[in-house]
Order: sequence, then C-alpha cells, then structure tokens
Amino acid sequence: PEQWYGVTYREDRDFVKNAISRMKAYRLKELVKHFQLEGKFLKGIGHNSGHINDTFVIEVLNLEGRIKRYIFQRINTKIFNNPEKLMENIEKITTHIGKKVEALGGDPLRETLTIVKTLDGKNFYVDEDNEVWRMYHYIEGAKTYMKVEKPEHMYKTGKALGKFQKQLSDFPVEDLYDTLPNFHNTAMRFENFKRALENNRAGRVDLVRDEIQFILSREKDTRVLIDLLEKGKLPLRVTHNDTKFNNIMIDEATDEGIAVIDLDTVMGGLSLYDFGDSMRSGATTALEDEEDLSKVNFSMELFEEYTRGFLETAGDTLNKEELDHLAFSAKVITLEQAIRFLGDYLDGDIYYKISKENHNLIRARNQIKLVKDMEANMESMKDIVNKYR
Ligand code: NDG
Repeated sequence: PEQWYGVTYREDRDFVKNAISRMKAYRLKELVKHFQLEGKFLKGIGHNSGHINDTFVIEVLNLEGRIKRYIFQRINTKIFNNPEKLMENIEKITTHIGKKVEALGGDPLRETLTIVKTLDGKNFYVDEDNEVWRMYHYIEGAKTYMKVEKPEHMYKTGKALGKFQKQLSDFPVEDLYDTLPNFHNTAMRFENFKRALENNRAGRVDLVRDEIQFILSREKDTRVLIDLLEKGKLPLRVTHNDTKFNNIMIDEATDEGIAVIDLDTVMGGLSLYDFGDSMRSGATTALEDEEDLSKVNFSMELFEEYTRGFLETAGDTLNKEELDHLAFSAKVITLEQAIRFLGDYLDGDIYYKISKENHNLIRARNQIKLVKDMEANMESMKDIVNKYR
C-alpha cells in the first residue's frame, strides 16, 4: 500500500521504513495472537531479504520450556491481490508435497512449508488496516544463503529443485489459481517495458540509453519460450516461478537442499523458468545488486554443478525441447529480470522494494552483465547440458 499508518510510502523511505519496523515490532505480539501458536510470545525479529513481502521470525516459549519459531509475513497485497486464492494454492501444494514426504518416511515440517492457521481455522489474518498476515512453521536446522558459498551448494540445490518439480509433476495444474498471470511471459514483459519507455514516468529514460538499447535489441529472444509453449512443444507444468538461490533451504549439517520455500508464485509455468531463474541468481559470483560489475561474472562451474544436480532428479521428466532450451533459459530469464528491474526504474520504483538510490538500475546493470557473459558462453553451456542429459 502507498499509505502506511498515515505516512506516505514514497515521501522518505528510510524514515518510513524505520517507523514501520518500530510500529510493527510493537504490533507483532498483538498480531500473532490470532494464530494457533504453540506457546507464549517472546519476540519477533525482522528478516530483510525479500523484495515483495515483509518477513519476521517469531519466537515463542512452548510448554516444555523450549523455544519454537515461526515465519510470519505481511503479504504484499498490491502485488498478490487475492490472498485467499494464493493461500489456497499454497495449502494444496504443501499438502501434496507433505504426503509424498511422509510416504517416504520424511518429516513434512522440514521438507516443505506448513501453514499455521488462525484461531478460526483460516490461512491468513486481516488486521484493522486491511493488512494481510500469514504464518508458517519455521524449518529448523537449515538456512538460506544470499549467494552460493561452495559449488556443492549448487549441485544440491539443483537436485532439490528437480525433486520439487517431480513431487508436483502429478499435481493437476488446472487446480491452481493463476496468481500472477503471464508472470514469466517474457514477450509481454518486453511489451510492458516499451510502454514504460513511452510513458517515461520518472523522467529517467535519457539516463539509461545504453541499457535500454541492450534490451530492445534482444526482442527476438523474448518470444522463443512463449512461442514453444503456445505451439504445445513445451508442456505447462506446476512450477515455482521464483527459484532464487535463497528460496531453497539448505540443511546446516549435510548441505542438502531440503525444502523449496516462498511458494507465492507456484502456478502453471515452464520447467525452464525455474531452471533459468536458478542460474540467474545462483551461477553468479556476486549478489544481485552488486554495483561493481568487475565482480559480477557468470560462473560456468556453478552452472555445471546445478545442471548436474537438476538433471539427476528431474532429467527423466523433461522432453527434448525442454532439454534443448535449458542453457537458453538461463539467459532469457536473466534478460527478463533485467527488463523488469529497468522497467521498474523507469516507472519510478513502484514494484520492487528498494533501499538505496538507483537500486533498480544497479540491479538491471548487474543482470545485463550476466546476460552478456552467458551470450559469450552459450555454446559451452549447451555442451554442459549435453554432458548430463
Ligand atoms: C522477487 C520477484 C521475482 C524476482 C526477484 C528478483 C515477484 C512476485 O524478486 O520474480 O525474480 O530478485 O515479483 N517476485 O522475488
């Protein structure tokens, strides 16, 4: 929402951000009372990683005197405008995955997200300001990383994503609500970008002519996957659609990727969207908003590790067109992300949360650098895929 407790969001971000966290920290205790917590509230800690929702870790003291944790989130309803359907999707797929985990003797509380319901049995709570909140059990003994720390992480998260896609491969895609229609329709993202250019809402077009040109000259790439989907050559599957490296929880003891989280965008999509987005965010030597482009390189080693893991668990479910386009998908999803970041910069930073000046532009340049690297390495990337398919 533009309006936070009477303060306009865009006036002074830092001031507003701090005010919001103070306000929320104060209110967390009241808010979580509406959920089926197993214990007494101790504290809530802000968790600043996503670009969309606000996340907190809640600690309670349970009856045995032990600390139990929960993930508590304010859903950004400006983007996810039907929280009821969104949460229904999440409930359906986590139940589906949970059953599979249980059948194999695993622990669903560790291997997928589990919704904590409200006292009246609902999947979310709407507060007096119309803010929407939801809660999950915290997955203990595992963590997420903003950046890959060792190549093994890539192999293991690749395996985890492949497994996730496989677990959902028998879930009927038509049973899922299309939370964000055309989310990865890169051609449509390109059209929106052209509109942002024409509108020039923030008056920034002249500042970024080179970046704009880079994107405009790659129009053809933006249509490849969507055309193959429309022709029926690429199958519509249940996919995650936001497989950033930090959306896979890694076991602290074994480094295995144990659970895929942030399930807001799980809906019909292409397997390639998930593979490509993992490469964009994982097979890189820097964070997504690293400003010093000399530090931003696409890593062939990490690409290989992930591809090896992913094909090990999902390889046999993919068709020829999917396998043929794996390497390309890494490039096109990175290009799509550059389009989105630069588009948001041109619109005046209205979609992604930003925490510094030109944040979206910095992110866009970072993604463009990766696209360039991938273009230079495309043949070797295809060779790697061929080695493991
Ligand atoms: C957010 C976006 C994701 C994007 C990522 C970039 C939504 C719902 O930020 O698409 O790739 O870091 O727009 N999620 O997670």
